[in-house]
Amino acid sequence: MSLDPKKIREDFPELAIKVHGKDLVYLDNAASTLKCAPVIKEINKHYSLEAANIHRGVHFLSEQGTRKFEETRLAVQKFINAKHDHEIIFTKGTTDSINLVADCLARGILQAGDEILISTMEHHSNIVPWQMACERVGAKVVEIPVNDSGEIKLDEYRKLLSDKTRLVACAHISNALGTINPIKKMIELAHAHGALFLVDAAQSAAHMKINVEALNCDFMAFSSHKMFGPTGVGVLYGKEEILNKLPPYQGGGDMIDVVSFEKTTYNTLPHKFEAGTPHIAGVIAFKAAIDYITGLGIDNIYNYEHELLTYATEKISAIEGVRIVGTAKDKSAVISFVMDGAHPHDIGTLLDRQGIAVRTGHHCTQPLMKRMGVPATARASFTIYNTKEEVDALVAAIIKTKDFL
Ligand code: C6P
Repeated sequence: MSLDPKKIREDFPELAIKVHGKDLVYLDNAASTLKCAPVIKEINKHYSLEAANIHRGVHFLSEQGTRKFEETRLAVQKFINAKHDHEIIFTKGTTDSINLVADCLARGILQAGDEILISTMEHHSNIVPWQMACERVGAKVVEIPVNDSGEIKLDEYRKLLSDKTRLVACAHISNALGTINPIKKMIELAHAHGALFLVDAAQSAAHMKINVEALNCDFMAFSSHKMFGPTGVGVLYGKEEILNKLPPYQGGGDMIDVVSFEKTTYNTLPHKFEAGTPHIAGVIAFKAAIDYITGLGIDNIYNYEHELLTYATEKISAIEGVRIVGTAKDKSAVISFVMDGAHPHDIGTLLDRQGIAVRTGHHCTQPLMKRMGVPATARASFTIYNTKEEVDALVAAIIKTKDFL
């Protein structure tokens, strides 16, 4: 079955707005997707009729909220094929999930002399937390290099792995280039050296099938807001036995068993890592986003977006003076490009005047930009509601921008 983008577009009310008097062409989906109607409806319903705290009260609203919150956990468990629901920890987002792991590992597990391997193409949120953790204990961050197309150099990766490697952290899909990394193979290699593996799935969770059992990763992080869901909600998946070995992240309500001034004991998974009142409405509405994706079929989503990628790559590559940065064999629907004699910020501004939203800049991947030899790029990132007509509009607007600049 293929997707029907016309029908899908009806589920995204924001697509009806005008920007500078033009139809909105939203191509900044890697930064954050627009929100689908069932998510908006659920948020509205929660705050209108169902708001109450969870995991605390015995009254109707609290119990109803707790049940719905936990239903999202079960939905996420199924969505990524985790063994247990308590392996799903709700966080604020990918950044928060990675910081949780880095911070907890640095309190007793990561030792001086250990190495954390991360690739050149990581988002800053999969670089800086590891630098901070390593700094605390005297461990070292080691870079896995990428080639000119923006692909991980697997041979170099093999050579960098050693008995000092404590953890490898890698994006499933690069936000800046769209490269799909061979993470299954990378996980196998890391495990052969006794290292843990964290997958940053921020850019893959809404675009391709995720199966943590099959991947055998130790941790996975992703954000609801890149999956048509609310901001401020993310997931950390961790294998039960590993999460049980980590100390708690933050202290507060819900994460404790018994508190006394002599000794405090901690709650079991997943509550041990969920201190304080969470984003209840957001988590509940996130289930509507997961149901939406599942309803469309993740393989249909992948195939449709791949079709758009092929079409857009062909059209954009044909524009004289425009160069695509990131030409991996295996790519998702993200196209970063530069234009002779034009700064990406100017491209972004001029495209915006034509109603087209793209992201420009370093995309929170400064080391990668340096490696690719560019200070910044303009990036168009596509999803289920984008169409070939919108690709045509982008191409026409790039040509107009080029002529203007
Ligand atoms: N990338 C982009 O425009 P948060 O902000 O916590 O939801 O996600 C952080 C993050 C981590 N890893 C990858 C691969 C990402 O792409 C992102 C977010 C956005 O590319 C915003 S910088």
